[in-house]
Amino acid sequence: MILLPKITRRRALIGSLGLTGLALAGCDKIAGSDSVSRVLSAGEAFTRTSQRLVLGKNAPLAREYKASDISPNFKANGTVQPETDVYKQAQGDNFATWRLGVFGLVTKPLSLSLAELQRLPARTQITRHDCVEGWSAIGGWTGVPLGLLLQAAGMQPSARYAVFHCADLYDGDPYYESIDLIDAFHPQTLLAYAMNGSPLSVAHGAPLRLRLERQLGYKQAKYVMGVELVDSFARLGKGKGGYWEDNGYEWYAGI
Ligand SMILES: Nc1nc2c(c(=O)[nH]1)N[C@H]1C(S)=C(S)[C@@H](COP(=O)(O)O)O[C@H]1N2
Ligand SMILES: [Mo]
Repeated sequence: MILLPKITRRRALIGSLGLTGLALAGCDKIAGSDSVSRVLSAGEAFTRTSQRLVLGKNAPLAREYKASDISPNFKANGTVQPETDVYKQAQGDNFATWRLGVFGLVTKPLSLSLAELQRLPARTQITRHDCVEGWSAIGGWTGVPLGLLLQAAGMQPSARYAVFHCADLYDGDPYYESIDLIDAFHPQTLLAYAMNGSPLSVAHGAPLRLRLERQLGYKQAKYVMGVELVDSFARLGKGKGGYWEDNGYEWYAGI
């Protein structure tokens, strides 16, 4: 994995000040805060249509369900056990030394342990996951709103997409995904560490996976090791913005 050395070198970049700022910021406040509005109103930076910008501002929520709706068997799909050395090592110590890197076009790169992520403001949501293969399942997810982390990392004006670098290879290629900043700041976009009230299992993406509730299953990156802000994803993989996109699927996989 090319990325990991880079992340490691940027360790411990979240100072106590940064964390305090994060901890004080409630999710609701973040969703409507000035800096988020500033991000969303950086109009020229976006290639989405104006309709998409309007939708982004109003942030329609994906439907949320009751605990009693949770599927007893939520299928695990795609990779269910990453075989890379870096993942095996992290799994070996139950993710105690694992860290999430937030880097790229940010002003203050972050490096956060699982315990640190778990101390940040969290959101829980029960939603339906729709896989392009034709199955769906309802699950409960708990995690940190991605927008909170991006706000703390400070976005450079040229940032347009958040890229999720995963620890697994699929058919020999690194799994990765990307979303625009409207989706990145959507209140239901989480980096989730728990599913149905328990720590995320390895099959479902431990220790951290993306939940992005208005798009299809393949966008829900599991085994997230790093979030990189970029101005273009042309230089990643085959240039289409994600593993499945590189293999012919849509980049915007709206449900
Ligand atoms: N890193 C990684 N993320 C991934 C995949 C994968 O193979 N590797 N598969 C995707 C697909 S196609 C689906 S449907 C969901 C499955 O998530 P689940 O295993 O929790 O059901 O994860 C998505 N995210
Ligand atoms: Mo899927």
